Amino acid sequence: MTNEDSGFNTKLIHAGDVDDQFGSATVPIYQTSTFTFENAEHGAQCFAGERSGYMYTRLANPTIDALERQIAILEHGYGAIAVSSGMAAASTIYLGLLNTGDHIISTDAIYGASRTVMEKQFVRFGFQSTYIDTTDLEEIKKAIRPNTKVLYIETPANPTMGITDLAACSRIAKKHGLVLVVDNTFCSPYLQNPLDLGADIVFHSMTKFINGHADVVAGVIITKEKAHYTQLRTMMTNLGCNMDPHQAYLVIRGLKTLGIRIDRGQDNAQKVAEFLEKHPKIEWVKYPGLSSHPQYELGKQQMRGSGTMISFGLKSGFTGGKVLMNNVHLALLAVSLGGVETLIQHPASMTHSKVSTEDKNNAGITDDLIRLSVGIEDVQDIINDLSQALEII
Ligand code: LCS
Repeated sequence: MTNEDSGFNTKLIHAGDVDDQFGSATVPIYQTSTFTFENAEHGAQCFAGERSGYMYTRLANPTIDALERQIAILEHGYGAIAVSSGMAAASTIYLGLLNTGDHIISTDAIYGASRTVMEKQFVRFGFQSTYIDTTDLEEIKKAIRPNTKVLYIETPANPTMGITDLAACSRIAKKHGLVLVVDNTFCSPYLQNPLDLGADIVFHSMTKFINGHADVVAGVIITKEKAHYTQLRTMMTNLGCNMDPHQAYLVIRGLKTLGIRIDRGQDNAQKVAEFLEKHPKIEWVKYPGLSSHPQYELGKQQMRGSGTMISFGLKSGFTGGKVLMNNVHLALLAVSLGGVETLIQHPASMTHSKVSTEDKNNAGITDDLIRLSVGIEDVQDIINDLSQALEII
């Protein structure tokens, strides 16, 4: 059992514990789609909300509940809603908060699909959107319209690593009656708690740090208030983008080591970023732990560590980047991030390929940008791998 004063790592191990009849030490997988009722009256009372009890796994399930309880505690929220993917979380939030004719302001350099689902699909429902550099607070103020309802921030942003001031965004959101939504995927609750800085809703692709082992796709939404929780849970259960109990079990297992994985990964990332910054073939490096990062001080203030994500560009541009990606042996050439293994990829042609070239350039997702998710291998091996590949250029 944990209480509010328990440390973060203690909560990672015990916060979601369930009491089952056998005294299980870990959360069991309740791999069932449905639950039986004692009699017809019991079933009717459960559906009427007069008695608590499980009815159907799309609505709630003990394994998924255990994960949700734990994540809500870690993010300091009222409640958490586990979903099938990070994109299911983003879509549930968009559809749950916006009506036809409403306007959303968002960070321009966000995960590609979080933007294209709005601009290419939800635009059909009459949602209006503006994508701007939210590291510049004046840009946010300028973008507000009478019909703006949501301010959506990704910080650090994927893949530019720009850091947006969440406390300042919260003040702007409150003044204009906007709901502040934060994609906290790049930090995880170990490094940043946006609800404490004034956000209303936080979400994660749990595919990344929270699960951490590149074997599950999953998402979660956490709200500060009951009203948003009820609104979004209803949207999620009706859309049907619920999590599966086995998926929840794997995430619970991965989550236990979040703290030690990030501690180790960000120690490695700091050393890799310093190596890259000094390398003669590298033009620029963006990493929150380098004093050259444009929002270095803000990062120190609002994050409890610098994370494991690095973006950088080569002097020889994408031509050199391609040679680098084709010649690494340890780092895996793959999208996704936040796992125990080091991954390298090219956002302009991979994760952000569906964003138009003009929008990519405006958002700083330039053709030379290479993204690295630093894993927990021995750091010298990661550096040696990059070093030998850079020699070939
Ligand atoms: N938010 C962020 C910041 C992400 O990086 C991603 C996925 C999502 C949301 C969507 O989550 P999913 O549905 O994939 O669980 N980011 C990816 C990336 O950078 N490479 O591959 C996927």
